[in-house]
Amino acid sequence: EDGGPQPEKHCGHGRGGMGEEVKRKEDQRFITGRGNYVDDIKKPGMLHCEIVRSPHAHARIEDIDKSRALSVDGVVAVLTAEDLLEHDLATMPTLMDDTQDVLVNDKVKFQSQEVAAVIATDRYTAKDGAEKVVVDYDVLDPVIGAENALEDDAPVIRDDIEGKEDNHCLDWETGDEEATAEAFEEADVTVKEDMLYQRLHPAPIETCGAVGDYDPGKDKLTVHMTSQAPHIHRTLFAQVSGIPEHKIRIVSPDVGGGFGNKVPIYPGYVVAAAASYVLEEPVKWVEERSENIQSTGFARDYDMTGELAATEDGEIQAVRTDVLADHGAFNAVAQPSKFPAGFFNIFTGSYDIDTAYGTLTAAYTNTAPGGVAYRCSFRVTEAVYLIERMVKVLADELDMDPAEIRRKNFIQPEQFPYESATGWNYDSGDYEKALDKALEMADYEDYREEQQRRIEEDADKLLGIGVSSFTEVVGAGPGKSCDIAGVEMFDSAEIRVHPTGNATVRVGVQTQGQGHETTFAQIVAEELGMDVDDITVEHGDTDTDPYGLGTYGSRSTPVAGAAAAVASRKVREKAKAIAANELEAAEEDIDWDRESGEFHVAGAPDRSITITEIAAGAYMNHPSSEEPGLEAINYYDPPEMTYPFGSYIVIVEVDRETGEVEFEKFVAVDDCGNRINPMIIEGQIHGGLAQGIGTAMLEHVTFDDNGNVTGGDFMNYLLPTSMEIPEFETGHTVTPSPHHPIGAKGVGESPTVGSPPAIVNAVVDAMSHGGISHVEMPMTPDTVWEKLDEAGLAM
Ligand code: PCD
Repeated sequence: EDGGPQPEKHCGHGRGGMGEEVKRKEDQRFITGRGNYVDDIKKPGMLHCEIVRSPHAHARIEDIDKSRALSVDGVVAVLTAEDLLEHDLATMPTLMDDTQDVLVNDKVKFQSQEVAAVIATDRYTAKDGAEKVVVDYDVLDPVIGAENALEDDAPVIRDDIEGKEDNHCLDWETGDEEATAEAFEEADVTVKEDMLYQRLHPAPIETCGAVGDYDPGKDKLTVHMTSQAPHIHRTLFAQVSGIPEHKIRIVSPDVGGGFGNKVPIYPGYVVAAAASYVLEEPVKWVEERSENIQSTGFARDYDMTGELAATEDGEIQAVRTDVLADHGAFNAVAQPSKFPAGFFNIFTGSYDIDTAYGTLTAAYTNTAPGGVAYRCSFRVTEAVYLIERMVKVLADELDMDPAEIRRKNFIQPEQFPYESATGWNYDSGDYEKALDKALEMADYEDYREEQQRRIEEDADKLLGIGVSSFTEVVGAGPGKSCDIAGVEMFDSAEIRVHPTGNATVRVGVQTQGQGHETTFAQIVAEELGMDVDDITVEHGDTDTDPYGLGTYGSRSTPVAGAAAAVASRKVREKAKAIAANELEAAEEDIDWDRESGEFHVAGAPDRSITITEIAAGAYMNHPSSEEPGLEAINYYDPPEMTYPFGSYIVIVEVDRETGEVEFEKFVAVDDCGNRINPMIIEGQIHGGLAQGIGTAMLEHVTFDDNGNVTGGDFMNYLLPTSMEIPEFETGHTVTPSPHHPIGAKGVGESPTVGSPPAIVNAVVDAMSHGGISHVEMPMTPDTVWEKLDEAGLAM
């Protein structure tokens, strides 16, 4: 009866089910200061770890002298690669099958790399000790920038890889080269643009940290850590350390933001765990802000060329792209292993384009490793930026309205399920509907007139209108095509209904602020006719939760959300048998009523029973045909990913004198299928748009020629504050996913994916009458002013 997606707000029954704006359960503890983060964990006898980091980007270690550090009162141990080697822990595999040093073994490969660890009785002493570790470096020429890395005479960074004679990391391609080349040869119009998606840092409020806690009595290692994916981290810990997996417990307590930064395994986690194992005391390691920015997984750093081929009247026939990617010192991209360029394949976007071809080359450089999916389903952000920027370039070339040219090329609702030119299967979409809604909300036509008027009047401030009609792909698996370190990407939920009628739900995904304790309870409340307050959601503890692949790539709703719905329906099936027993009717005659949440005898709505009464029955009067108890578990392997989408319209004022950009209007229309909690979605959109603004206007991890990180702290790596964030006007359409049990798609990443091209398109749009076709991010006032100057528009 519940095979297909449910319409939105089909309930509104007031029990906190689907579509209701339930207040976030977790906020009670967060706003009263009762959150429990890794750094809140205190254990008797706990030691503290400080990591000694390299000041050089490329250097051979000649010698490490621990003696002065060890003489500091309170310093318990100083660990180097040599010590870890004894336990076979000197290196660890990355999620992309590369090998990364836990502590530098021989050669430093990026500034801030982990060289030694000082363990002491308190954090200050550990820091004092770290300052006294004397490292003798033989400094080598650093290799900064992917292009430089691929020069013939560039120093080889990865001489630890046998036979490696250059800095080439990997090549990748997709699509049909020949057919695409042909389309370009025959096209009326072609356009081409180079664009850099700059290196970014996903900046969670909480930095990374861990408390390693080995219990020699139980021979069990517990690691409390800032993890977006506790189960897979446990598996990797077991594989690397040789400690059996059932003797390892990973606990990811409250996490203060993840944004993809807490998907990889970092040396600090391993060091804290190893030190605890060796010293048989708990060991805490918590990063400082600059350590987080300088050494943990960065995002993007894709230097892209985009090309479109089209007819004179704006029909796009082919898209081609070539990317030069900087992967840093190790290939530590955090994404499904069969996708070396992530889901970049989706660069055909929301458009029905016949042919496409993409290539990519990645290089090693003397910079921190990364390429994590920062609020992005594995390089979707880069793909969306490419296509949405290129459509604007084409619109300007043809002197067409950027909204009109999109409308002309959209995949049509009846074409779904749609297979793209690069072989991706879009589940559902109605792009024109979302665009029309956004255009109306933005007063698009009026602003176009205003824009023209300002040009004619030679006004001091130009107006720019940017459009982006993006498509995302979120919710990896299916397990057959997507895996992390070999483990298939399914997810899970377990429901236990207790004798007194309330329930505990455990899920394989982990929240970092998204509100899962509320939304997963809502799914179960909806499907079982329970009250949302009667359901507690647990996650982040590998000892008790069912195995799951973690939260990133907006996969919790598409995968674990589906598992929660399916597990609920399993419970409901059993509940029917119990209801039949209680109501003295045949099981086939029992109906469940979504509206009331009750079970009743068909045709006799008065003979009904609630889930609470059924729960009692399951434990106190169970039918002989059934086992006692009322529980179910589901491991959900999605048949396909989900494809959320949206249309964003950004209107900016560009000051011709200063190059400053002000937001005049910011409209975001999102479609994530059926919505669980509209208020939480609204919060997700606001946060993601803020991060999109940071990307477009402010953020960039920069390096100097020596490989010093020059954007490695919050004085130099600029995050947007409330001062830079305008009022957002949000709207939505609902196009359910046809294959998801509750018709939902993910939404958390959409705003960060969709907004940067809308913002850049707006700034370009303000200057396109002066011949400007592109402005690089971050669009700081000086960057914009130079473009104004180039166009003869500066004042
Ligand atoms: N939802 C609803 N409905 C629908 C969908 C969704 O309601 N339809 C909701 C849910 O439930 C949740 C949210 O919303 O709560 C989201 O979801 P999703 O989309 O599914 O997602 P998830 O998985 O959960 O999560 C993840 C994401 C990501 S990915 C990111 S970045 C970010 C976002 O999430 N992060 C974060 N958001 C957020 N928030 C917060 N607060 N914090 C954080 O950290 Mo990556 O890949 O990791 O990079």
